[in-house]
Amino acid sequence: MRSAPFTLLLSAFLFAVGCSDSGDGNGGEAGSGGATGGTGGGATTGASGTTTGTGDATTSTGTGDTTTSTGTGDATTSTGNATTGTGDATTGAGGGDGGSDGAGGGASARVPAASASTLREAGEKANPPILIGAAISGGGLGNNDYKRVAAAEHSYVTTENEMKWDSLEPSSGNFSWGSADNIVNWARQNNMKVKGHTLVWHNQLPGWMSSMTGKENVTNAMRRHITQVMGHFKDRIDTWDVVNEAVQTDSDTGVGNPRMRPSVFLNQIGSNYIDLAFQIAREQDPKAKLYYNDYSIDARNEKVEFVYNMVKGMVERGVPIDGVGFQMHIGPPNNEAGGADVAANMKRFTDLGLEVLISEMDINRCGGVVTADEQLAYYHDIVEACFKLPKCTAITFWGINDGRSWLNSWSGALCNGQSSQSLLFNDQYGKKETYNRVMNALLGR
Ligand code: 9MR
Repeated sequence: MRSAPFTLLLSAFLFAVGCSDSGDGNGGEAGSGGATGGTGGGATTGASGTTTGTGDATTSTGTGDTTTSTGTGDATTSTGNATTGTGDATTGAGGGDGGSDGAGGGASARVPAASASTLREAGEKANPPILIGAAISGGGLGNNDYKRVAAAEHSYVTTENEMKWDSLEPSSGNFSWGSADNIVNWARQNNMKVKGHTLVWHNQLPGWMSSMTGKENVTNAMRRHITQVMGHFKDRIDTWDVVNEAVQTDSDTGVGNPRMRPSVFLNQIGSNYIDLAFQIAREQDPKAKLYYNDYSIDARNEKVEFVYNMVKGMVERGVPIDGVGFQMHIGPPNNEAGGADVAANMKRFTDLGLEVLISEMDINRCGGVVTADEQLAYYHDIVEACFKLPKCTAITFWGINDGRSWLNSWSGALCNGQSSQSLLFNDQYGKKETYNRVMNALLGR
């Protein structure tokens, strides 16, 4: 287990207030601007990495954590990021370890393909199969190499910015589908499945929405947005991030005073806006997979404890949630997480009967917080953790090539315009060693 220089990470992170979300930072597409704001900044106090301070409401993306206490929790987790066979023999048929529904069925461990020449093929030939995804941007699709690699290596697409509220409903009740439709149509031409990202989020909200007052007004606007967006894509998209990043801590690493994140939804509707959003989504599509998605919840820390209890409450109340997306942004400004801890953490969510997925993976090298060797080990071990869990249904990387990574220009990421070296392909679209480590994990090696 690597212990990153957390104090370095945090102290750098102090300067992260006011990060701007200017698209993907490589001159690619315009990004979708939207409501920006600082990242959960906040001054640190002291040694053990406690933070105090502001954690702003508006933007964000978080940061790293360091906490990695293993295990405990739910007893039986043998987790193993071990390299041997069988992994976690829990979910088995008749096993009664909660939830045999959904993807992964009752298999006790995923069986890897004997060989594969692309990540996509490795995912498709595994038993049960696993989706291998990437965040795709409209700007990226203007580049032929980007398109070629994206389609050859991936079977799953998340639109990086084009399905966010400010992009789809820039003015009240007026929907703009073009840029999202382009990506969805391209994905379908390449036999790729699409996840809708994201219906309800505090960030990249247009001003008319973020400044709205009154419980009834905000409820109606949220209902209309979910209904219209899901309705538009109904025959093409059946997995959705319904609510994104509804929890915050003082540090974006997932440490310090976990709580519901202020937003127009929380402030005007109250904390049951989350239940309501899932219920509306379920009414719109009885068969869709509905996910909660968040960052720095990848291993054990205060934030994921809060999220676990929140999601557990939803399951107990019968709220129609199908799964949890672990964004898996590793390194500044987000948390670090070792494979064994990720495995144990995911396992307890699947024990609630939920699917889990890695929804936005990248590993940032900026600032020297994560070394080259650590990055390679993280890529292998974290992918392996998900792969071994049959109810971990997808692994999505947050981009294709390093030069287009959001991290390069995100102030809390310590890159200052330099390459974050965070992904699987270099700027000539060549495979990096990170790619090889991911492939090994998908092939059970
Ligand atoms: O990659 C996205 C970047 O281009 C945007 O500027 C940014 C704005 O908030 O959003 C990025 O994507 C985020 C995703 O939608 C939610 N989780 C965190 C991702 C990285 O910030």
